[in-house]
Amino acid sequence: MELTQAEAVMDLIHARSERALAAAQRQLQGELGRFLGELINATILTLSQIEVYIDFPEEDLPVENRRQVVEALENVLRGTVRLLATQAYGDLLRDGVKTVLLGAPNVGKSSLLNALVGTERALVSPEPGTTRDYIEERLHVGPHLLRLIDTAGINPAPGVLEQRGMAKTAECLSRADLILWVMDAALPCPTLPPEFAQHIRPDKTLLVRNKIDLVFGQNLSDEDLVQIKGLDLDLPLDVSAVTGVGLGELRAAVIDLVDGLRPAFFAEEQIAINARHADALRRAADALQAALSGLTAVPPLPIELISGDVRAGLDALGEIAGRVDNERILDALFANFCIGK
Ligand SMILES: Nc1nc2c(ncn2[C@@H]2O[C@H](COP(=O)(O)OP(=O)(O)OP(=O)(O)O)[C@@H](O)[C@H]2O)c(=O)[nH]1
Ligand SMILES: [Mg+2]
Repeated sequence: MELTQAEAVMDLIHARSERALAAAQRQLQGELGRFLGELINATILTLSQIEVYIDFPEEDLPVENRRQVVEALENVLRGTVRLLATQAYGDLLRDGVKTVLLGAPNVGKSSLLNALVGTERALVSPEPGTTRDYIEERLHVGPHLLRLIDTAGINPAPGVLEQRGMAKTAECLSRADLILWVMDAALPCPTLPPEFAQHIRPDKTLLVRNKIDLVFGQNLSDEDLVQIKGLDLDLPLDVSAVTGVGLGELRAAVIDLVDGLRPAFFAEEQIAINARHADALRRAADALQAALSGLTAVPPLPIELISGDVRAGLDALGEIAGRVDNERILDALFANFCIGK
């Protein structure tokens, strides 16, 4: 068993959602190992093509070979970057989707948390400014695990304690995977101060129009429409935390949005790397990039330096699956070249 498969066993044991389980199963089947194996093989072949010239210092790497080597390294670098792009989704599968309930005081953020979780977890009151510190609760929404965070309401004229609560809200928001921006259906949607608005991105924000039971059938005002369009957001989902209307649609929208956070290159949960993999991949990418810069510099750097960078890249890739043997490099070298002519 490779190291990545052993890690997958750990992930299987700790998986707390359907999607996390699927990802762990695919890694256990060796998906990451296979993809990585292709990158490692391509790098070993390239290294053998370079290193043969170290043994014959009078011969420089011919232009034609240099082009092949550059192309091969670019391919490996591309694969490395694609793997790296799966880290964010991997984190989200392992830790849960960090979901922040955001909005003005009294719009019903805590009521929504309670309605979604199904218990009276957060204090609710008709007084604005009820929630001061943030509250986190884990819950499953379809195949996903959410870490739902209820925050202090955004008050344009906050008291001292509220101000500190709002600073924490801004901090939560900067690390959010998903934002549920809640408005009160009976009131105009207040504009967000810039420190909050800067985090509102359409690909991770759902606008929720709560208390729809109070204004059933009433459309959004033109001013609200203009603001929502300006932020490039979809129209809000009408819900009521009190009657439960619209909560099913809200859950469905959450599932769609989180599924949309999957990395584009890999199908479903094919590959979702962890922090250890990402650390090694970043070092591999840096080393491969250095080798490529050396090869394409005018004049190109000496072949020994380039081979050193490629070896560093190979070692970093090898760390993920286990060690890369020097034997394997020598085998490839002898298999591909007729040394001594
Ligand atoms: N009619 C109606 N009332 C609601 C709904 N959701 C919340 N409320 C009421 O609105 C008031 C405020 O609700 P909270 O959940 O405390 O609001 P909040 O956004 O957490 O408020 P802060 O913590 O002060 O920022 C309470 O009296 C709730 O009962 C809803 O869907 N319909
Ligand atoms: Mg609250």
